Amino acid sequence: MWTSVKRTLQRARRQMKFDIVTIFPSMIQAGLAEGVVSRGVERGLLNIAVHDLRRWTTDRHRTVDDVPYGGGPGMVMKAEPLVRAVEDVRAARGAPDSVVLLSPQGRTFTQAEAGRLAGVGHVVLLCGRYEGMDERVREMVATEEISIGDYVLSGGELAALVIVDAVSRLVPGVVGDEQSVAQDSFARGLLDYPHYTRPAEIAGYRVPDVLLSGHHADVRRWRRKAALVRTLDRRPDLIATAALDDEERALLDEIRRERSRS
Ligand code: 9D3
Repeated sequence: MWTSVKRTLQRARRQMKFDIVTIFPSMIQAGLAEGVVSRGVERGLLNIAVHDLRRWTTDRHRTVDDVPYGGGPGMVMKAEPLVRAVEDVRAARGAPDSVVLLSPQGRTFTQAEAGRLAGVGHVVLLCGRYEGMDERVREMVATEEISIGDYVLSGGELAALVIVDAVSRLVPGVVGDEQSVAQDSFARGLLDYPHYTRPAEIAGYRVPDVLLSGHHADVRRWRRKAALVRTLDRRPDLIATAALDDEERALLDEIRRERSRS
């Protein structure tokens, strides 16, 4: 009751639209069926359509690939089905703000990229398979090209799921706890502090006393310091770009002093 009242009093939340074009639609559906994203769909905050690329083939065998011009190994995804797919999505679902070609040649997806995409209303994701796509897909319909990292996947489907997940979490209301999204370690540019839950001891492995103390200011300070220690040890590159406040800079000095003493 209270939530429905709140929702009526609130301005209508903006829905984010995704269209995913793939030769493995069931792989995408399986990845979207559970968790935060599926709840976002149920609550009308996300509108995700998955499209089987073969729908836009015209031959009896529903061919989506062909041999590469110039020769060489493997197959190349044909351009026309992908171009027709984007045209039809535009007609049926409205003009997208971004048409993303998923490929190892794209710029690397980051939390900042996720934030940027969360700010646009409608994103089309084109998943490739085989050696790659006919270059004219990029030229004719793609507005950007994204990779999710420097490792070899078998196709763009897992990359599409990664992007939908990371972007959806940033759409207001999709993650219940807005505070946890805002404080998310990567959103702040640091690694997370260690977490513990009951029991307080397992085979001699104890939860740090400060977390049992009930002193909230001490807990907060311990966590901030622990996050800095971990980041310094595991991802020193993040320290350089993190937005540290005065307390964090002081804690960082403290850590460095402690380390230079021993
Ligand atoms: C082993 C094939 N490679 C030949 C040198 C090139 C290659 C072609 C196609 C490598 C991977 C793929 C399929 N990958 C994607 O479609 C893909 C991807 C990835 O592999 N890594 C990170 N992000 C992405 S986004 C799409």
